[in-house]
Amino acid sequence: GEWVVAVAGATGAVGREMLKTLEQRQFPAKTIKALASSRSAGTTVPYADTELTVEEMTEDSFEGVDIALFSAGGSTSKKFAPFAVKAGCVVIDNSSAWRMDPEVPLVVPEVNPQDVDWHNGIIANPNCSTIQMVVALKPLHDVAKIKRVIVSTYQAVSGTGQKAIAELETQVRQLFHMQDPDVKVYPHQIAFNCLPQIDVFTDGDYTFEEVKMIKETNKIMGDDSIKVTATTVRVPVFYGHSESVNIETEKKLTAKEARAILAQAPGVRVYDNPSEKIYPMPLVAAGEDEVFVGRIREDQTIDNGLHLWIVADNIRKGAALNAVQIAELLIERDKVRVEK
Ligand code: A2P
Ligand code: 11C
Repeated sequence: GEWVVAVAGATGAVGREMLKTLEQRQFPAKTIKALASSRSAGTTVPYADTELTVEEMTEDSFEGVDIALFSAGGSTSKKFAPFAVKAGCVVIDNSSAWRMDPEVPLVVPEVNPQDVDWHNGIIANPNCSTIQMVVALKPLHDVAKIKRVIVSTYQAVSGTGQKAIAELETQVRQLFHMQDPDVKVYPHQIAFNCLPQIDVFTDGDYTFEEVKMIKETNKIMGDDSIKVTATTVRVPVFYGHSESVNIETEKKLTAKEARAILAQAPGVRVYDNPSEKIYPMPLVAAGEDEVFVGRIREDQTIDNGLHLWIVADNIRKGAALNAVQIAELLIERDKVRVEK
C-alpha cells in the first residue's frame, strides 16, 4: 500500500470496526497507527492477523500521516484534528464536532461524493441515523423530489459506544438475577425499555440527535427545502438502527416504482416481501454493509406519500464503513492532500 493511516479512537466500538473495515476492503495502507487515550496506550488492538500497539494520541501523532480516521468523541476531535491538518494529514471525523461547519464537507459517498473535492483538511462523517436514511432517500428524491420527511428511530446501544454495550449486557444479567440494575450511561434503565431521549434536549424540546438528523439531511442532500422532523428513541438492541420513515413527494411514486428505484440504488438492499415475512430487522442488517429497506407502501392519508422501514448496522455503514469509503473516494478523486 501507499498511504500512512491513523485511526484515532482505535480501542472504541467504531475504531475497532474501522480497523476491521480497512482490512476487509484491502485499503491500500502502508502503515496503520492505532491512537487512543493514555488509558489504553501500550495495549493492543487486532488488525488483519496481527495486533497493533496503541499509542497515546498527542499533538505530534500526525507527522507523516496521510489520512486520519477519527472516532474519539467531539471534544477530542476539536482539540486534535487541527494539529493533524497542520501536519498535512486529511482528517475524516466521525464526531459531531465539525459537521455543520460551512468549511467542512459532510459526505455520504452514495449521495454527495462530489463534496469531498472542496475539503480544507477535514471531512465530516455524518451521524449514523442520518447516513442510513439519506442513502435510501436520495434516489427517491432525484426522481420525485421529497418535500417532507417524518422519521422515528429505534437506535441500538452501540451508537453510544463500548460502555453502553456493557451496560445493556450487565442490566439484563442483573435483572435475570433479581438484582437492581446499575443505571450509569443512560438517564433510565435501557434493558426491557425504550428511551425517547438520545443526547441532550435543545431548542423546542428536540434532542440533539433529532436536530442532527434534520440539519445533516439538508446539508448532505444539498437541499434546504426538504422539511424534516424526527423523534429518536434508544431501544435495547446491541447493533443496528431501525427507522420508520414517512415521506411526502412532489411527484407521485407508487410503492412498486419506489421499490424499482431502490433496487437500482447504490448501497441499498430492498428486503421487502410481506407475504414471506421478509422485512429488515437489526438482526438481519448487523454485520452487513448495505442499508436494508422494506415495508415499502403508499401512505393512504395523503396524495403523494410513502412509508419505508430502513435498517442498517450503525457501527458499520453508520460509522466505520462510511468513513473508509470517504478515504477511498479521496484517493479516487486525488484529494489526499490539504490545499495550502
Ligand atoms: P480509550 O480506550 O483510551 O479511552 P467508544 O466510543 O467506544 O466509547 O470509544 C471512544 C474512543 O475514543 C476510545 O478509543 C477512547 O480511547 C478514545 N478516546 C477518548 N478520549 C480520548 C482522548 N482524550 N484522546 C485520545 N483518545 C480518546
Ligand atoms: C447514537 N447516533 O446512536 C448516535 C451516535 O453524532 O456521531 C453517534 C453520535 C454522533 O447514539
